[in-house]
Amino acid sequence: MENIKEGWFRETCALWPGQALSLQVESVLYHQRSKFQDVMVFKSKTYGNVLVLDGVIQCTERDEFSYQEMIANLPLCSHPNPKKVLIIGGGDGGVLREVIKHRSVESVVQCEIDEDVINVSKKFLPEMAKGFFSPKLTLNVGDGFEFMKQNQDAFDVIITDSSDPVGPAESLFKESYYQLMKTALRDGGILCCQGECQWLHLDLIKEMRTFCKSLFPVVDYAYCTIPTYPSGQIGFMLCSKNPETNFRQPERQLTSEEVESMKLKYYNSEIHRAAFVLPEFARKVLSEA
Ligand code: SPD
Repeated sequence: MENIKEGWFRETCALWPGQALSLQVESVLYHQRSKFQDVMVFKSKTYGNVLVLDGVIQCTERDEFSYQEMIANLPLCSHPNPKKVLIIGGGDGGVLREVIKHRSVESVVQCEIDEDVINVSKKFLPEMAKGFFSPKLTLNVGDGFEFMKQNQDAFDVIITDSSDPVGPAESLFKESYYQLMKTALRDGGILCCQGECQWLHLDLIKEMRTFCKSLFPVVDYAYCTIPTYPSGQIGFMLCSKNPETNFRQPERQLTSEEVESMKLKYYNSEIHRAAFVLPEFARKVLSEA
């Protein structure tokens, strides 16, 4: 295990050159190569169990809720009545866990290409993976591209919870993928995708925002903080087919009772609004897109 030395896991990647995040390791719980990627779970000293794909941290038990709650609730609370949801990726189950908390959601289809990630998550990340037992779920182990080609005009909300744009997820950051999501969405449908980091990938985000704007009448970009992702934050690309959508004002505001009963730890309507307020360096570049 070349990324674990002297009891520390170190995450390096060409997408964030010259910087690395380290977590202290208690023990390695699983390490195998799947059909698609290197899959590892380790027990960390202070962040609980950690899922790592191709050397990159996907989630830790301690801080996963921030990303999973935001990527699910930003689009779901921006839609007036989301009934049918499609999740692409998200093999750890955390996004699914958040989506099924919404009473309006009648059915969820999840397409995850790597069955090993699902099985490993059920075993080592049970709090995240519990959504896999929901009666609302139809699980499709396979390619999201192929699934969407055959399911057009079918979903109110599509969420793409992918890894970074190297390896199996590279194509999920391209215009052709967004075009496919557009056709899989019903009228008024909304999508939300993992949108990388303002500190590291502003050029990519700008390029994505530009092609999104050529496809959808409403496009916006939000972010959340999360200690174990590179530079401590990650963003979300949001697009709507409904020209009336204003992502910055949640269409459905959650009451504090709902926040409590849904057991939300990061998302509330205030942070929804605040998530679109970007630091000046990013606002400036993205406003040119
Ligand atoms: N740099 C890591 C980005 C990972 C985003 N997806 C995480 C999957 C969590 N459900």
